[in-house]
Amino acid sequence: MNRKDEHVSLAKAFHKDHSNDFDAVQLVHHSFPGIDVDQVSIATMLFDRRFANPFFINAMTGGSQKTQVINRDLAEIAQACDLMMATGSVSAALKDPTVADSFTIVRKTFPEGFLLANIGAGSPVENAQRAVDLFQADALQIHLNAPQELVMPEGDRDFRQWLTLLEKTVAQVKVPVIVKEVGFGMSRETIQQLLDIGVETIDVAGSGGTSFTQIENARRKKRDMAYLDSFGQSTVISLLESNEVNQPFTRIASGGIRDALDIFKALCLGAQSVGLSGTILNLLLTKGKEETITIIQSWQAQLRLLYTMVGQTQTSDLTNVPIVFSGPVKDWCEARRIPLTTYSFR
Ligand code: FMN
Repeated sequence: MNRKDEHVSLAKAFHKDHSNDFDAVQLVHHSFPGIDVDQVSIATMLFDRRFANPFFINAMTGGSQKTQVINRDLAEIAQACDLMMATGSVSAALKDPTVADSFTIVRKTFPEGFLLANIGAGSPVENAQRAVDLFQADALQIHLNAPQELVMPEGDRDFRQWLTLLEKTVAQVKVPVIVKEVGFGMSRETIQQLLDIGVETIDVAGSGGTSFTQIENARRKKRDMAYLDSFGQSTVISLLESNEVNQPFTRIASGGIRDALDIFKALCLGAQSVGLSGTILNLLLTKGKEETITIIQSWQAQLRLLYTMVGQTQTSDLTNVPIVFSGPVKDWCEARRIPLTTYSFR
């Protein structure tokens, strides 16, 4: 089977509604919201531009006939729900133009959409602009996925050039760049390295949802690296790490987002926008396009209720919501000197 098709079927097979670190994030309830739901706007700012919704469809697929159908459906969902959308890595199309349609379909389907192209951190510098040009992408995602490459039988083994390549690429691309993980999360040290080379927008893409070590292990003959199935920092922990960096930058969160409440919690933790991959893919493949659209629209309505519940009328003010952490998240904060009371008494 084509690797991209295999990723989709394994992501679906492993997807389950399990507990993750978002369950260790508790909102402190105050009894007087003091606002009317009509005052609430769930819009957010990204790249100096206003987006009607604070969440989007994150990078997944392309590169085969089957994934072309999925990308078309995802683009239709993005259009119906007014969401930003990323494709999966376009490297396949840069090597083999016969699969380009599986990516360009997103622009054809959603011509006015804010669409993101995606490439890997090890890609040659010139591929970045080629990726953008493929479907006139409005921004470029560059993914970091070292654990995935290492567990992938045919994956990269030499990571010496990644940071240097990234620095050159970021300097050359003419559209905004998002550097993202793929479900392993980020430390404050990684984020600082990215800021030092000129990256301005970072998607921490933590664990808690799709696991690419689990997916790649299933593609190994002996499936002998299952011990890395839950490797990496969760999205909650990655956001907490990101808040310890003393330099402004745009935070995007993704990884393990299951519903409107997880989106809301990620926004309260400082994300300006929240990406969903596995949950939306699974909804599409199990319930179909129309029901997926209905569910996403219900999240949009629920978000307005959640903002009202905590008395906040706009996305950027959600960082005022007091939060208490329990279990392993609290342990991580203590070990990494993240001050818990900053969150519990704000
Ligand atoms: N991330 C990328 O940056 N590039 C990719 O090509 C890519 N392919 C993916 C394919 C599938 C089938 C899935 C489910 C995810 C893929 N991802 C890719 C990772 C997602 O963008 C995201 O970071 C990760 O799945 C964690 O989010 P989730 O828990 O919401 O799925």
